[in-house]
Amino acid sequence: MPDPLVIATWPFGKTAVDTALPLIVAGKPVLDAVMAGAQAVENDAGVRSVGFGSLPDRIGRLTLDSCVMDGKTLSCGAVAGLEHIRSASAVARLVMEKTPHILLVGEGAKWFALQNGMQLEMPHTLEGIRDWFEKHPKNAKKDNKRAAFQGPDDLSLPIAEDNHDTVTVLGLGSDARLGGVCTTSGLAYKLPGRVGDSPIIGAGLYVDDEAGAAGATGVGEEIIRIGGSHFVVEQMRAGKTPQAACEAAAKRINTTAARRGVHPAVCCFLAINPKGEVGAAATVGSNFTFAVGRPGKVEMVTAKEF
Ligand code: SD4
Repeated sequence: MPDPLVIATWPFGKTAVDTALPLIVAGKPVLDAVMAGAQAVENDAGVRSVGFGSLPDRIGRLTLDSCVMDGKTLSCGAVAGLEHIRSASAVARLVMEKTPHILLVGEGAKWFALQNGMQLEMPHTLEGIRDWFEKHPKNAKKDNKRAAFQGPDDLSLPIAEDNHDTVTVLGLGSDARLGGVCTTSGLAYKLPGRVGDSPIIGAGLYVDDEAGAAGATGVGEEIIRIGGSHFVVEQMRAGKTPQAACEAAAKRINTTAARRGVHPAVCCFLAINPKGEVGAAATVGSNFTFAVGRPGKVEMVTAKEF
């Protein structure tokens, strides 16, 4: 029987691991535990890229993306472009449990959340609104601050340390079951309607008890392009360690970028397998740290870059 294990993306992943690990150790179902971990980050208004208080799109709307997956049954659920509902991961789980579908988007996802007793809430914090105004091209010019984007038709993907991040939490129970969840507001200042990898099963997350669990963070377009998390899990199914599987994904991002003649984007992968081994890898410049929790010990690890 493996020891319980939880890993989660970025420095705030520690909050997720600190919350989820004791639950797994106490014998709670692994999916419940990773959900609790992700929701602890969603509820933290100090985290500016996940859940409420995070970074709005170009027209000031704060929309959330999330998915969850159970490694035993391959059951999964997701929401994209969800507005005014606090926990996107909770709605994703309801989609998994209460509908025959996998992904609900926008107004439909909101309607479904309301039908299931959730409340409409104001997602912005004062700090978030102020930040949005300051980074708007018109105001940024006046204040001599860097604009987050150039104008409504600027299609570049502005990515910087302070404007992205997803919490992805992967867990292994001592019953050898795997579960995962991924939740984010997506890339800051995204075009309205843009959806990244985070709510796409196989891109931002994939979990299979027979092979392993993998998640991704970074520029979602590039992660979707290679089917990132599914790619990592299939590498593990074919015999690679989680580390080798994540490295293969980071290298695939690089070769894909080379084929397109562009510089590789920030893309990071992390994975665990049913034996309790951990892996992570990122493209150069990602500066990807993640939290790893085993009974009695939670540590921050920096992923190797390729
Ligand atoms: C997205 N992958 O929306 C997310 C953003 C993210 O680190 O994870 N940034 O593309």
